[in-house]
Amino acid sequence: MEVVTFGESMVLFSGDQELPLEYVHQFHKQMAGAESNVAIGLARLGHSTGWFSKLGQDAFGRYILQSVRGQGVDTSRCTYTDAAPTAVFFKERGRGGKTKVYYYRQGSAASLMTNDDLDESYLTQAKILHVTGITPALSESCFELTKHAMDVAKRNQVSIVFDPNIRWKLWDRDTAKSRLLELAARADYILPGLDEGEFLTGRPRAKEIAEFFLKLGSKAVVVKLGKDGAYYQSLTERGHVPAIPVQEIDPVGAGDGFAAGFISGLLRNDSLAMSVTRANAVGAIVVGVQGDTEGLPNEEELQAMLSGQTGYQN
Ligand code: KDG
Repeated sequence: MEVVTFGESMVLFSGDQELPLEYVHQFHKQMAGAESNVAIGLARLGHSTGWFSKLGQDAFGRYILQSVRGQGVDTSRCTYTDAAPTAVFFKERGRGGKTKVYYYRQGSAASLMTNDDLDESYLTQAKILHVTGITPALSESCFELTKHAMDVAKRNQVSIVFDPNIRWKLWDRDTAKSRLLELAARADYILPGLDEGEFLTGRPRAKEIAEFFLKLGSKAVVVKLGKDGAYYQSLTERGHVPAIPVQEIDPVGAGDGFAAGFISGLLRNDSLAMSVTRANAVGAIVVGVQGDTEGLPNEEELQAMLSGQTGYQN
């Protein structure tokens, strides 16, 4: 595998109308999870990617495994448990397109992951470990596993990409801040949103946020600026990539698309600027499509977006 990632994926039920959930009668069933979204994004761009998790010994666990595997991601290190169920969550599409999510994931199967879930030899043959700040928020043992995986990667020259991906519903602010900074200190590439960067560093501007993380030891930082594109900085270069204007249908999953595009650039040995440009374009394509993974492009679609062709419909 070129990339290994791990985390919780859930069955996602999206209301079929723009209404509060109590008034919605029908839901579409899909699956989603930040790390498997990235793995699927990378697979679609032609990269070999492994994702592991602990799933409930139930229909939803089987559905998630089949879905991720069906997208060409290696799931050979996933395990099942009958000690807890697979998590689900609901997406509410409020009036005016405002999206809210409701988790039913506390004590879930994935939250039971421990250091034993990491096959070290599987990780150490990879080029990149991708980690998000969601997994460490699931439980103490998941936080330990996240640190452990990063330490194993670091000892074995596997590059680490870290997306803080802060989920305020999963932990309190102080714990989130101290633990995410512990993890950030282990990462080579950090991809915070501007708000996340400000929360973690106490600095409001992208350049200052990047400098904070570079001092902490990372090689490069990419601050996602939403409608203003992305700012990147390493020890030797810095720059800004403007956003690609698209009609926003569903922003959830755009950050995962961004990470997949960025990692694919690293794997192709593209420059930092080009990797961020790819990231930005994948993120733009994803926001134009309903669902977290449905819009993830293949290389041809990505190239069409990058070259400004209108052949890509969203
Ligand atoms: O990044 C998109 C994710 O938010 C979504 O797929 C679900 O993993 C998820 C989470 O924890 O919110």
